[in-house]
Parts: sequence; C-alpha cells; structure tokens
Amino acid sequence: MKLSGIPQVIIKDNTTEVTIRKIKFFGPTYTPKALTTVPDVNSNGIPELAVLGVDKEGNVIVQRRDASNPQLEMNITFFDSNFRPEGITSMQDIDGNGIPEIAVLAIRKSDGVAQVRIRDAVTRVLLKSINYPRN
Ligand SMILES: [Ca+2]
Ligand SMILES: [Ca+2]
Repeated sequence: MKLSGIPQVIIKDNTTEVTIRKIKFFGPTYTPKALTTVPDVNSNGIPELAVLGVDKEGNVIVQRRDASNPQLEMNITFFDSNFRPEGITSMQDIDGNGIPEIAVLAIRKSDGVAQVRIRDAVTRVLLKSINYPRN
C-alpha cells in the first residue's frame, strides 16, 4: 500500500488486472491501517474509498476520497492517541440524512476495551459509540 512513503490505493479490473486508477491517501507521516468502500456521497455515481490511518501524533483518522476524482476528499477524526485502530466499514444511513455512515473499531490502550464509533460520512457527526468490554 506504500509507495515513496505516501500510502496509495490501486484499483485494478478484476478480470483484466489492468490498473484503472492509483489514488494517494494522507501523506508520508501517516500509517495506513485498513480500507473500505463507501457508497457514493457526492452524487457523481461513483463510490468513495475510505482509508483508516494513524497520524504521527497517534490520532485515528479516516480519509475519504472519491474513486474517480481523488480531489474530492474529507478527513474525519475518529479517536485520539489513547486508541489503536483495528478496522473500518461503511454502513447504511442511520440518522436519516440519506448519507451512509462510517464505523471504526479501536482498542483503548489503557484497559483493552474495544470501542466502535459510528460517524456520518459527510457531516462527521458522532452518531453512536459502543463499548465492547473484555470479559
Ligand atoms: Ca462519489
Ligand atoms: Ca447518515
């Protein structure tokens, strides 16, 4: 996923294996952790890509970019450096604004509690925070 220190996503045709697009995410000071697709949020008919990453201060950030026009981007901060990211997914709209949500799983470093935070993919509003304590 890394090339010249800048994380990038490469999209290939599933049949021909031809590279369709290369999209850079974040900058060289970020560490990419995971990737998901998000249904189209800017009404150009093309889905978005969202990369989960950690910045050099340890903040857990999602960068979303349009798969056809990578300039259309947004950064969404999900957790501070007290958490370690584990995964990302997109999900159906739950706050009724017609825009899908992004959910990130992270582990709180102090006690190992897993937490999922769900944010709107455009407004960035925190819609839900769910703890999964260790048994
Ligand atoms: Ca789009
Ligand atoms: Ca929504």
